[in-house]
Amino acid sequence: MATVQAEPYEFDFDPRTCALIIIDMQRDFVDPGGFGEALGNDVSLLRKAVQPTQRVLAAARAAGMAVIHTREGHRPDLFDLAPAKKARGKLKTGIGDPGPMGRILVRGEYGHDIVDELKPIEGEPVIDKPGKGAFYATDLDAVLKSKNIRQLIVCGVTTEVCVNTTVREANDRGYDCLVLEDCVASYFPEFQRVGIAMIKAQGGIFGWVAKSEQLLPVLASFAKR
Ligand code: C5J
Repeated sequence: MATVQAEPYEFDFDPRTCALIIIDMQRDFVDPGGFGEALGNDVSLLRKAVQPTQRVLAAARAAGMAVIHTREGHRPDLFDLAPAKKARGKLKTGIGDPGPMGRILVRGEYGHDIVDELKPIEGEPVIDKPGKGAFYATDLDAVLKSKNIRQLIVCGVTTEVCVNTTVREANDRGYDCLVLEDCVASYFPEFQRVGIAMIKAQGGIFGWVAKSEQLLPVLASFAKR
């Protein structure tokens, strides 16, 4: 067992039954020139999470932990895109339309894929999800159960949308979640602050929060074994 100093109290985990999950670190959200930026967002706020996540990813791999990646997006025929999701925002250029990096949030397009710095390697499942939560309409729960995973260390974007939704879904399914606050990010500083605060409030109502620097030495101790 390992212990990370976290909030609201220490997070105990076993790297054999704990997975790192990296949520939606896709070019369309994170990279300059993508969908996120086209919507008027400052993507540098999201990019801040890439380097710390890269360090955690390397450490998790070295510790032999399971690693799972997710991508938000849709089938090229858009049959899994709810009309309400398509209509939301009354965007001139929205999901499925040609965007700066290919069709926006469509599987197989350049912008839909994960940023180069966090590229999955062989053996790391990539969960393609049509919704905000990573459990909705996916086989994530089955993948975690097949690997005997009971706890999740969470990185990714955005804090208040897909990260929070996934953590809440995971919590209801009985998984413990540790969210790394420097490895998750939002386009809105206030949402970052509140998105983190909501997870650890009321004795950890949805989970735990720590910084990557608190986790890295713990993972390193497993890599040496
Ligand atoms: C994610 C979004 N990944 N903000 N999507 O958070 O629409």
